[in-house]
Amino acid sequence: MHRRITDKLVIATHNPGKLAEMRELLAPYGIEAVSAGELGLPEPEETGNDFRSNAAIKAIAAAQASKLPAFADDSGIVVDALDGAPGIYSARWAGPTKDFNAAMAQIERLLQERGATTPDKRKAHFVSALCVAWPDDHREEVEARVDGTLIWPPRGTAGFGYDPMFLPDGHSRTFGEMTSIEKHGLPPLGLGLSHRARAFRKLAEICLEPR
Ligand code: ITT
Repeated sequence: MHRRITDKLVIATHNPGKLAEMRELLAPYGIEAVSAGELGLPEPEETGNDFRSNAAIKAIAAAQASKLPAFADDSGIVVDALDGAPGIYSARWAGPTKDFNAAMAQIERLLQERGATTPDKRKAHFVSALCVAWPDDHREEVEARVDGTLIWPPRGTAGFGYDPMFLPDGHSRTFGEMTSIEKHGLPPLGLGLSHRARAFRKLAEICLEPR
């Protein structure tokens, strides 16, 4: 049986870009949300082998520490020509200073080394695994992806992480050039385009009721 989210929720992320998106996604549902940062919760070590298990690790740690239901996202960019890298290591490729310009440059260097110079060889997708964990160990889990092509040089200053390099299929502007509504707004405001928006729609279907 799926469980509804009815009360206060912890957003178990320390990434400000993700936090903003997760808050915006939850806003229409009238759920009170506090962040892991606001509660001073520690960041657990992400020891899972896939997005889904890392999302669960983060949600469970925050639910146990706060005694509230906790909502976590584990996400990343999967590059076909790089055998799926950086994947679950997408945050780590930016290093301790979280330098995503350097991480994007590293991807581009590797693509060039492999001769991936035409769009058909530069396919990538973002993945988002979402997990809501309750203090009694109940969990709800969903996952989704958005497909696209990596462009160089990066374009746009909106969003975060690898957004300026990612051109979603069927669009002529990168995530870095899109407004937040265009990237992850849900109908009727947006198309629910991003991986996180797509995963969130699945979660909303089983766990949330519009106000
Ligand atoms: P938390 O674990 O605290 O949530 P994090 O940044 O460490 O924050 P992840 O381990 O899930 O999160 O790493 C995901 C990385 O993938 C993230 O740091 C971004 O660089 C990238 N990423 C995920 N979603 C993205 C998006 O919508 N746009 C651009 N980059 C994204």
